[in-house]
This record gives sequence, C-alpha cells and structure tokens, in this order.
Amino acid sequence: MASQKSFAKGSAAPGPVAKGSVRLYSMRFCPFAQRSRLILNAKGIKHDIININLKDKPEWFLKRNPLGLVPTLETSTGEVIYESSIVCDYLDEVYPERKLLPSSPFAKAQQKMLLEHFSKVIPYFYKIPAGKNSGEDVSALEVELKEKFGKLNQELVNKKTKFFGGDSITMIDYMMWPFFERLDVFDMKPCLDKTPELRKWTECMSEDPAVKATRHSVDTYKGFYKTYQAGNADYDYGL
Ligand SMILES: N[C@@H](CCC(=O)N[C@@H](CS)C(=O)NCC(=O)O)C(=O)O
Repeated sequence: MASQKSFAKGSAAPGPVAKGSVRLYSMRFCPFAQRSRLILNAKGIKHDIININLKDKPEWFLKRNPLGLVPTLETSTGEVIYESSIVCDYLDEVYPERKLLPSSPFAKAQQKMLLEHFSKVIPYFYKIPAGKNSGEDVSALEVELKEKFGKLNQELVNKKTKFFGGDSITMIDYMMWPFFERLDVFDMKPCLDKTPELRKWTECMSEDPAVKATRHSVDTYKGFYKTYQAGNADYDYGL
C-alpha cells in the first residue's frame, strides 16, 4: 500500500492516474474528503489516495485545484473535479454499481434540499469544539445545535425509515455522517440525548462497512485535533 504520509510543497508530483482507477487528493482527518472516501468505498471504486499537507501545499496540487481544497478527484484522462458533493455526485453518476442517489428527480431534489439545510448545521461542529478549547461558554451554541438535531430527528420520524433516504443508506446519509462521527471526539454525544431516532441513525451508520473502513479511532481523532487546535495540525498523526 502506498504511503499515507502527506505531500508538501517541494515534493515530487505523483505519476499519472492508472487506467481504470481514479485518484483522490485528500487529508486523513478532513470530513469533506471523508465524504468522497465513503462513496469510493461504498461503490467499490478502484482508487488511490494522495494526502496533502494543507499548511504547505505542493505546487502541483494547486495547479490541479486552484482553491487548494480537498477533496479533489482526478481521473485517468486528467479530468479534475472538486467540492465534496460534486465529487460524490460525479462518482455516483459515472459508476453505476450501487446507485446512491435516487433516480426520481423529486427524491433527488429532496436529498439536495436536506443537504442544503445540513450545510447550515456544519459550522456548529467547528464552533463548539473551538469554543470549548478556548474555555468559552458554549451552552447557547449547544442549545441551537440540539434544535437543529430536533429538525433532523423529525425528518426521520416523518419518513418512518432508518436512514434519510429510506431503509438503506443513500447519498445523503454519507454526506452528513463524517460530522456525526466526530461528536464523540469533542464530547458532544449528549447533544443527541433528546433525538432518539437520530441517535439510532448514528448507531446504524456505525455498522456500515464503508463507515468502518474510513473512520479513525476516537483516540487518533483526539490526538490529531489537539495538534489542529494548537495551530500546528499534524496531518500525519498516528502514522
Ligand atoms: N466546500 C468544500 C470544503 C472542503 C474543505 O474545507 N476542505 C478543507 C479540509 S477539511 C481544506 O481543504 N482546507 C484547506 C484550506 O482551506 O486551505 C467541500 O465540500 O469540498
């Protein structure tokens, strides 16, 4: 297996993407990149991963994605795609095995709308840990987050399904999951106390093979986030 160590400025560019494979530029602890890793795993897509040092990005990476963000996908014909939800939709469209987006335009639109709502929840997964780390009172933020979780919980109650797109995992579940995976790391699990369906969803998600294949242990996450919060992120933490 190729090294998972991150590539930094000055490093030699990796060779071309092998035919029949795709390449993901990633960072081991990035929740957005994890979305793409989940889809690659769930669909069994042949791929390689190049981890990027996000504090000191290689010039050849910035040439591929001028925004300098992971995830970035590259195909064997040199197509480059970035932005996690665009990468994931692209993979679902190109690789027909185990379709993750619904075929009905309305059901697909519903997933996109839910994702749009969820994008307004994501900042809480950053603000609360950062506030706790600097000793601030985050109780008001936690109240707001619980309210948002209440809405997601109601979605599951209304649908009467285990997952957000039905009784099996679909795209929307994988798009939301990486952020929930980190609740334990920041001692935020109690935010799920009043939302039993949502909590059950997190339990069901934890059993999924793609989730198991892409996750780190809580201790590894804690170790990485300690370096991140100290302003000295160690992207190779635990290797
Ligand atoms: N909207 C982007 C967000 C991706 C993102 O923020 N990735 C972070 C790592 S978790 C990144 O690449 N940061 C590098 C930087 O901001 O320079 C997506 O969904 O792909």
